[in-house]
Amino acid sequence: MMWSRPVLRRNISTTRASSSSRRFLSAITGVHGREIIDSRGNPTVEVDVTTAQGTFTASVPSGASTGIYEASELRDGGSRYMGKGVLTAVKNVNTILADAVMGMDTADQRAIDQVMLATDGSPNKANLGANAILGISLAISKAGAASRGIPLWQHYADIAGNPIPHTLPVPCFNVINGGEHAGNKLAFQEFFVIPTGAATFTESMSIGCEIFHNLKKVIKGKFGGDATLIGDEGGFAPPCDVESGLDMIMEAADLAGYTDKISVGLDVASSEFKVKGKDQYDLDFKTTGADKDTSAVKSGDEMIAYYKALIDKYPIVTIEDPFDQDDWTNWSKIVAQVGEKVQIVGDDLTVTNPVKIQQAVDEKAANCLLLKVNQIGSISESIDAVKLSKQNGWGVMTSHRSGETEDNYIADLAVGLCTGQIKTGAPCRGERTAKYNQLLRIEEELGAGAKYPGMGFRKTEWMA
Ligand code: 2PG
Ligand code: MG
Repeated sequence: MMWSRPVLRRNISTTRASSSSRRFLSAITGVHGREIIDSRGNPTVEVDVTTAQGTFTASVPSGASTGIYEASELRDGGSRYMGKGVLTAVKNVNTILADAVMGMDTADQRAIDQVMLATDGSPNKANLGANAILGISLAISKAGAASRGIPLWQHYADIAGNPIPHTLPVPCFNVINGGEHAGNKLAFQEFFVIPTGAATFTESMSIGCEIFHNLKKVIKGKFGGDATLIGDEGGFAPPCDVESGLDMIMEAADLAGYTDKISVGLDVASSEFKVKGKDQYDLDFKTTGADKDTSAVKSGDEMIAYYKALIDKYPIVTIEDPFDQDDWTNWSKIVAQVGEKVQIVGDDLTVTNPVKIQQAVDEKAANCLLLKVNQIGSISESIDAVKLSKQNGWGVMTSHRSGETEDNYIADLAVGLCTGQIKTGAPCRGERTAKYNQLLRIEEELGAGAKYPGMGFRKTEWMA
C-alpha cells in the first residue's frame, strides 16, 4: 500500500472547524499500520490515520502480568522477536480493517469502533487482534479531536457525555517495582506514593519526584548502589520485602518533608502467585529449588489478615488485585471488611470489560475499575466500562501498561473521563514521564478552572 505523509494545513489545537467543512476534513483517507518497539524491546502496533487535515498517529501498549480474560493480543509466534512479532496484526490494519473504515467520519468514534468489532466478529477480538483494532481506534480519536478543533481530552469528554472535564488525576507513582516487572524476589508488583495532600497536579509532580530521589538515597544506604537499578515501570527494584519496601517509602517521604502530604497504595497483582487449584498465595513465587521459603504461602483468610495489618501500619488508600482473577469469594470478603476505608481496585478481575464489571458490582467484589484500554481494545468500549463503573459509585484509575510507548493519550483520557486517578509508573523513563508531562500541559491549559481532587480521588465530580 502506498502511503505518503500529507502536510498539516492549519493549527488544529486553536481553530474550530465550521460544521459544513468538518465532514470533509474528518473523513478517513488513509490507514497505515507499522511495527514499532515498546519500552521492553518487544514489537507493538503503531497506526497512522490520515484525513484532509493531516496524519494522526497512535500506538498500542502491552502488559506482562496480563489477565486471562483480556481481549486477544495478536502475536505472530515463531522465532522472530521470540514469537512476539505483530506483522499479522499490522497486515490486518492495512487490509481488512483499513478497507472497513475508509471514508468514515473520524468524529464518529463509536460508529467506527462498531464497524471494526463487526468486521472482527469474535467476542474478544481474536480474529483480527485487539492490538490491531485499538491502534486504529486510538488514532481515529486523535483525528476526530483535530476535526473538531478541540484538545483530545475535550473530545474524550464529549464522546462520553462528560460536561465538566476539568479534573486532573491524582498520580499514583509506582516507586518500587516487584512481581513480574522486576528481577528481585518481591512478590507484590507495585508500591505507590500518592500525593493526596497536594493542591494541584503540578505540586503532586514535585512531591513525587522529590520522594523518588530521596528513596534512591534510602535504598542506596541500605543495600548499596546496585539496588537502585530500576524495573519495567521506572521504580526501583531493591531486594526488599513488602514491609521494608513500605518502610523505605515512608522514610523517603519523611526525608523529603512530605509525610503529611502523601498516602500509599499497592498493586499486589496476585493472579501471578496464586497456587493453582488451592486457596493459597505463594509470596516467594520467584524462588525455586532449595532456597525457596515454603512458609511464605498464605491462605485467602491469611492474606486478608495480612492486608489489614498493613492498612493499620501504613497510610494505605488503595489496593489493586489483592486476589486472583477467579477468586471471587475472597474479593467480596475484602471489600466487605476494608472497602469503606481502602479502595479495592479490579484489574485482572474486571479487565475493563462491562460484563466483568457488572459481575463485580453484583457480587460487591471491587469498588474501583483499573482502566486499561488494551484490555478491551477500543475507545468506545473503554468509555462504556468507565461509565458503568461510575454509575455504580466506583472509583476509576486510568492505567498504563508495563510495556509502553511514547504515546500519551491516557493523560487526555484521565482528564476527559474525570477518572480522578492515574498510574503510569515512577517519574522516571520517558515512556512514563510522557504521560505525566502531558498532564502538566493540560493543567496549564485549564488554568484557574483546573481541579485536583486530592483525597477526593475515589469520587470525582462527573457522575459522583
Ligand atoms: C498492572 C499493569 C500496569 P501489566 O498490573 O496493573 O502497571 O501491569 O501491564 O504488566 O499488566
Ligand atoms: Mg495491576
